[in-house]
Amino acid sequence: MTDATTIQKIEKGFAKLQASPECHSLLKKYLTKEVVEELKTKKTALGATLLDVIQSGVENLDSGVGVYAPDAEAYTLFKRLFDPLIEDYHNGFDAEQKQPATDLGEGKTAELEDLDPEGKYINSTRIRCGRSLEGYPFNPCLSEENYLEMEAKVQKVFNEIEDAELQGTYYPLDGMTKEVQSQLIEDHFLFKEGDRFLQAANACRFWPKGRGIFHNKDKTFLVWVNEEDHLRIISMQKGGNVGAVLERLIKGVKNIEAQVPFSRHERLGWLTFCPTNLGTTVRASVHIRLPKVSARPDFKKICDELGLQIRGIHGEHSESAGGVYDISNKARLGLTEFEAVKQLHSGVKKLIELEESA
Ligand code: ADP
Ligand code: CIR
Repeated sequence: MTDATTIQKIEKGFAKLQASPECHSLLKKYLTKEVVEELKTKKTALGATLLDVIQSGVENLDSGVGVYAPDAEAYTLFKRLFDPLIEDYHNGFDAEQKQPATDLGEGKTAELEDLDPEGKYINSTRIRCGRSLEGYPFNPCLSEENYLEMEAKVQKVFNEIEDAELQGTYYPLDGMTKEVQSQLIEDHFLFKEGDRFLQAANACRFWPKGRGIFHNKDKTFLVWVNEEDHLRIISMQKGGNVGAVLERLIKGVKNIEAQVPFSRHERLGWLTFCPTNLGTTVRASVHIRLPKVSARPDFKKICDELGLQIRGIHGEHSESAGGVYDISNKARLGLTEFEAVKQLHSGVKKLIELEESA
């Protein structure tokens, strides 16, 4: 049973969302009075409450989504909030639907031809997926010992990678100089620090302990450790060769999953801290310059209709710079990994056609 102070905070949070005309988050949309009443006393086995789920969106009224799952059980225990929100975000994936079996696209990457062989539009292509280590909850429920133990576990995995292209070095954040860290962030390789959405969700405790980045020599294969998710596995390179980027990601995922088991949910697929990443966990993106199309007033609408999301040059919650946008697949649940990448591929192909005919 949740204590009275927490219940009060939940009720105050609900009132704050309701009273805020500038808040348009999915949290506000689906946290109704009835949902609050039903869920405010519930607690997961690890002690997480509805407050842990909603506090980021309550503190950050400009959230697009506003919720995180403190542990895997939260997705079930608080499903009256999560289910409609997931359905809204992931293209109508309803409570009866099930994530299909994993299909990363092995043997099919050649179908994804280079989107920009002449290098006219696309600066770079990146595909990432998230993974949670089996047996550990998400950030708000992790202890300092958990972080260090998980880091040691994956570091061992990195050291044992045999594939020559993927081999590299793990750089812990603890002890990294500010210059190196800032340069890695600036160059789009490393996660940023002090994300207020994650901080409010209690996801940055013991920072920088247990956090870090692994990358190969060319920085085309990278793994983020214990930022938003336990692992973010990333493949990226200059240009628009989506197939080559996916091929390397598949190799990387297979190398790592051969050594550590990951948490998968019967209905929701690969488990992640944020419900926007459930299922495939795949965000395939290009950094692209489309001067004519991006100047159109209906640019966002065109992207929406293609199942694409627009982000700024430094990722989520950042602005475009020099006319470069980060365009990626929006939905990650209810389709396979290969389909998610194909959504990006066919959508961007269409955007380039529009640019060329404008
Ligand atoms: P995530 O992709 O993991 O959800 P962000 O949106 O914060 O998180 O992006 C993480 C970093 O990856 C940012 O620095 C962003 O600019 C970079 N990034 C994303 N897509 C590309 C791309 N196609 N090319 C180069 N960097 C990219
Ligand atoms: C928001 O609601 O805007 C933030 N909590 C981020 C939501 C989705 N992004 C993500 O998972 N990286």
